[in-house]
Amino acid sequence: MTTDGRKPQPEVQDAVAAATAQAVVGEHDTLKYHLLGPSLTKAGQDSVDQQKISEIIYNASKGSKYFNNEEYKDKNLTQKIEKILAKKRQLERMDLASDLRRADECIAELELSRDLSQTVIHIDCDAFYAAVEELDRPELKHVPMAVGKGVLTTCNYHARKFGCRSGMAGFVAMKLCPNLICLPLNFEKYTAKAQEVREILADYDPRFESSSIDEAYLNITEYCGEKGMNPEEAVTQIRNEVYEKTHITISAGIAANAKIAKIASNRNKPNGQFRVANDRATILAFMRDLPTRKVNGIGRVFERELDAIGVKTCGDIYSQRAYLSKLFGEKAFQFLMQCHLGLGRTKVQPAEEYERKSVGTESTFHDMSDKTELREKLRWIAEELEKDLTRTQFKGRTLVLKIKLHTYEVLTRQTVPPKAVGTADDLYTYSLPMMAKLEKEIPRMKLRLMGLRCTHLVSTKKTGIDFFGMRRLSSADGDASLSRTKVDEDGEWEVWPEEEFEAAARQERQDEMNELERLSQEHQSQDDVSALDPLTQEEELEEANRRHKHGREILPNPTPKKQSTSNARELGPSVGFQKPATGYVPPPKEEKLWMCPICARPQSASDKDFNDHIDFCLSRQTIKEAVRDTSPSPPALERPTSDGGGKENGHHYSHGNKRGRPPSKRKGEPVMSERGSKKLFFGVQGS
Ligand code: TTP
Ligand code: MG
Repeated sequence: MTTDGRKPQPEVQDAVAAATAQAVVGEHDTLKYHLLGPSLTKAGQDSVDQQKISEIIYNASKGSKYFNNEEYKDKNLTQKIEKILAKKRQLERMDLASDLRRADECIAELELSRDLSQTVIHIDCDAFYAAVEELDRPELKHVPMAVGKGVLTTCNYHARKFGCRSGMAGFVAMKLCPNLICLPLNFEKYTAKAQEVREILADYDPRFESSSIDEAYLNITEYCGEKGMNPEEAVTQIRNEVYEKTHITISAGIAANAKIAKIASNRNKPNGQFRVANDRATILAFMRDLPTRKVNGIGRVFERELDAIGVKTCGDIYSQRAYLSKLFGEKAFQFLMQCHLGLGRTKVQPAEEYERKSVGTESTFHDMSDKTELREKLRWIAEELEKDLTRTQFKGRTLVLKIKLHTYEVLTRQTVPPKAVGTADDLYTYSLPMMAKLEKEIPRMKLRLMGLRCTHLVSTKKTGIDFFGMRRLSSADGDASLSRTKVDEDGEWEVWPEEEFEAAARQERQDEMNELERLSQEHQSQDDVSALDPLTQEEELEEANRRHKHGREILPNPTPKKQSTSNARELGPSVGFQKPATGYVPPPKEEKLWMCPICARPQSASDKDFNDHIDFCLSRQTIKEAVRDTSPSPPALERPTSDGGGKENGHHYSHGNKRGRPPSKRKGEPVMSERGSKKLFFGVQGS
């Protein structure tokens, strides 16, 4: 890699990450950079010599199966990058004028969607698990301490100065900091503390969005307007209130959209806040110098691919705009252009309102090859999945079996049963043939992980209130065309590819954590176990299984205590767009419903929704006739035209819309109501 004369990073932290990348990669030793792990960009490591850390990790893991596997993956990535570069060289010889024009048109179109009217904040608790542990043991505040034994889930800021961080094998961390105190995980405590924080957040934005156990997005536009506060003041107040009531510190980012707010919350960590002002020039300047890896959605692999074509910062994206869609695909092009422009969503909504794509469960265990044992394990997983499906109220049209061999190779197989499945019996019955086939394909198959997942979900909710499409569709229907697509208040389409990239980066991190478990377990079986109070292999498996489960749990929003009707963003039905299956979907609450006097169907007890619904009913000629005829039974409804254009539900769709695409014009897309719900004309959902 060569230096390209770009400006030095303004932030020390960014400069460290960028210099590390440059130095380590500059030695052509991509593996060493890779081994730095998923949390290289974590706050609190400004003074850490990452090159030294990479040597220590390299030497500590060399010779292990983990190391060999990482080396293999790194070589694969290097080969992939070589292909990307070859393709780029080929493209450089071609006339890309039309690609350039198209890119510029896309930029102009994206620019039109820029919304600078909102204030979105991202809050993130500092060293969360460690902070909670320190409340019970205050003496640990002053010494390096980490949580998690096999693999660190986090560590306090003292430990970070030594290079310790989440996603690092415990024994490696002990090499960096021999006095490190590693505590076992206690998820109940963290969940309880997270809920205390959430209760406070609900007062500032009742529709805040939890994105993980210790992170949330809030839209504080209304709060600031109502209280006459500027965003900085409001955020200082939130942080103070959280500290006073929960005794833990949080950091916050303030910006025009969720993407920038998330980046900004890491700027002044711990216990700080950072604002990127809502003006275009400031936003573009902020993005220009930002290393790509700082963006949520650009993980280690994508970072390296981009680096290879000379894109180190979001500013560098622009000069490569003509190549991006040909090299990485259309979605990546869109996503990268949004990163370059500093665009992101301003809509924030409770996590439980995101629709699920899949529900799954998996279990890690000691190497297992006995056929009876494997069947017992499969049965057990089917029962666990049944519980999750019951809780989330779904069945799956597709069933996926995942296995991890003792060699750590991961294989998946999927089947489409004749009916949607949800019971343990069905899940077992339809997954067993997949496993039997794998046993035939792989002689002496030995597993260390098994998982089942349902996709193409069908809701099992027994509610008829989706009638007329007035309420949001409560299940993901598995239609890929819905992914990343939402409909805004005006019935206009918005496409935010960031969802997909964020999910992929999250998965990459999760996979890396799993790989590190392997390193830790390998080390565990060696004689020179040096960690204090090491876990037994059983405990380590238990820790891994619980961590996987816990990482996915997001609790529903608490009811705001001091909510005044005017400052609360309306708690109405959500638009439906899909989020990866990370969000906990709570059982439905008992809802108050009002009966529609025209169609006699239950409707949301919200003035706006109810009135909208009545307008809708009245606007139907058939209903008017039915009303005139005083027919006792609900009137028959005509089906609307399937192109979804024209007047629908009393509103005109704008064809000069934000992303230039009228609803339901694309082939194969379902007819959508203006809230993004699939129209269900006779109140029957799913199969
Ligand atoms: P983070 O917010 O990523 O980290 P943190 O709060 O510990 O530190 P920071 O000050 O940088 O925000 O994650 C929140 C908690 O989630 C963390 O305390 C432990 C847990 N966690 C994992 O279990 N695995 C992981 O890989 C990471 C990053 C976090
Ligand atoms: Mg945190």
